[in-house]
Amino acid sequence: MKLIIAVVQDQDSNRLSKALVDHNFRATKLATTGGFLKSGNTTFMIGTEDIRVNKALQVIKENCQSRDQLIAPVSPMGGNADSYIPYPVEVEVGGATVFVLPIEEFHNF
Ligand code: 2BA
Repeated sequence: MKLIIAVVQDQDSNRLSKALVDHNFRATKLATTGGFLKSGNTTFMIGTEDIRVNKALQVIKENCQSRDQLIAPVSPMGGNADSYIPYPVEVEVGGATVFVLPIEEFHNF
């Protein structure tokens, strides 16, 4: 068994949730925050049999799209000067950042 952890953009989260249910995957959604953009994203935890991992990855890929996002300059007065960015920066946020972990035990009491 494997645990798939997928960080996706909030805009894709409802579509991905529905697609996972349609393909009979069980998932838990967590509201998370990206360390770099410090804006909201959604993390899915999907436990599944090894044999279904590729199908789950395909469903994730098909339902999440990458987008360019602009980071506005952040005033150093507002907080930590270490994170001060003096000019707008455009970054491409991926459709999904995915980790696949082995599961030692699974219980559903
Ligand atoms: P954020 O950390 O908010 O990052 C958003 C996007 O900003 C990233 O997209 C990347 O294009 C850019 N970025 C991140 N860190 C950067 C840096 N130090 N310098 C320059 N650009 C940087 P993605 O790579 O597609 O990541 C999307 C989200 O997935 C991330 O949001 C974070 O929440 C998660 N993520 C990505 N890589 C991860 C990792 N190795 N471990 C844990 N979470 C990760």
